[in-house]
Amino acid sequence: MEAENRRTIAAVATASGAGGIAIVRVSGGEAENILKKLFIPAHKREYFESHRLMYGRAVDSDGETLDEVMAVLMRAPSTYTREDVAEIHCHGGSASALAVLARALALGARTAQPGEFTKRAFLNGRIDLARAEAVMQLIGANGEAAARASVRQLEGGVSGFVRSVSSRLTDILALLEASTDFPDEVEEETAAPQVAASLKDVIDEIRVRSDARSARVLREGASIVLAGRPNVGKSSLMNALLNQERAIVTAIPGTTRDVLTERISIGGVMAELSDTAGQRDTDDPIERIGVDRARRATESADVVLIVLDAASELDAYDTQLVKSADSRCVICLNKRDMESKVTLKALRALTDARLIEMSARTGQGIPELMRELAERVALNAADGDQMMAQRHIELAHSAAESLGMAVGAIEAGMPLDTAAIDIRLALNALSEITGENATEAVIDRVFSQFCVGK
Ligand SMILES: Nc1nc2c(ncn2[C@@H]2O[C@H](COP(=O)(O)OP(=O)(O)OP(=O)(O)O)[C@@H](O)[C@H]2O)c(=O)[nH]1
Ligand SMILES: [Mg+2]
Repeated sequence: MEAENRRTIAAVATASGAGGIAIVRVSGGEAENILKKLFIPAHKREYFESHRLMYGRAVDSDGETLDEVMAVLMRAPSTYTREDVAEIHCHGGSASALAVLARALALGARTAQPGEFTKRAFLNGRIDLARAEAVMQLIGANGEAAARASVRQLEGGVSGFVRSVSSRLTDILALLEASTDFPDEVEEETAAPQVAASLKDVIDEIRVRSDARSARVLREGASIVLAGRPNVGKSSLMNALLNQERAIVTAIPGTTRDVLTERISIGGVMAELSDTAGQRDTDDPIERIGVDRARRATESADVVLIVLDAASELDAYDTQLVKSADSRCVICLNKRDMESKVTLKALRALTDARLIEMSARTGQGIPELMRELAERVALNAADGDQMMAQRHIELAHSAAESLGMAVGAIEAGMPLDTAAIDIRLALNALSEITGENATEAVIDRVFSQFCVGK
């Protein structure tokens, strides 16, 4: 295993398919030798200076040209992996890069595993595990906010947070230990409430950073669902928000049958906007399936837009929908361009949910709705240290839970050193986020999710 971790590795680092360039990356002790055998620079003065891009030819074992390429040799330690790294920039498409890769393998490199370059950066101490995972998240980032959170994590945001919380917990631990070792100097009665209060602060901070819902929104995008009875203007509103005629709109109730989903960027966060079939009792089997699907989509949505038709009286279904509106819901009182049969006062008597008057036809209220959505789905830019990886969130939650046990023990008047055990458990969980305390199995699992060449 040890020897395998040190062998020189090679892979095509760019995505397959047609493109401008394709890059073959080689890392390890043999990288320089391999590059010198497969690449002939056009100008002698550039002769394999470290970190300098050279123009020349990639050649096969007979010296025949495989491709005209740019190549760079980067000597350790200022490299991605902290090993010697060579990169050969070939013409795009896979043929040329694969021929160069085959040549590198013939010259002694072995094929890199998924994520192995980044794994080496981790094993060689250049980045911690949370930062390595940020590389993967950035590659898969879904929208601007997710990319921003990944970059902050890459710059050490999550790691810095874990370090600062851990150091506070270590201080608390020291205080606890002092109270058991030197009971004359540290009074348990005065220390206990102080320790409990500090632990509660730490728990709160961990909970804010590891909020599972905002992490999912960052990773996968928020889901916004339009709901309401038939003919109130859900599809019209969908089109107005997307600024395109996406959904079919007619005056016939029951027009929309299936859930129709489109991606929309709201304040830099990707969201999925779904139009649904109007809710009503129906004998039409197809419409009924649509109504069931609409109900399920509404249940799991992050934001529900309850659409009402201002030009007709509220019916029993509208009333029930409005009454059951929870914190995810925004009431959209549509068709305000027509004479109104619904008063705000009547609605206010039913709910205190956010209410916006609008018209999908004239565009009235649409900017206000967009602002409201941005507030609900977009994370504040200052929240850039939000944890995104499920692994981090689970560990953070387990740390918070252990700390909660510690607080419970202290508040129950148990000796302070019993709390120390729980605090140590929390510290262990936290250090697994940055990888200090991660087992080989955990590390392998993290890197196996990477793409080859990264
Ligand atoms: N005057 C006016 N008419 C509107 C407005 N929004 C929608 N309509 C009209 O209302 C009718 C129904 O609109 P849709 O968008 O199809 O309604 P829906 O809620 O999707 O209906 P279903 O798919 O049947 O559930 C159409 O004739 C629209 O042109 C509005 O703001 N003002
Ligand atoms: Mg519709």
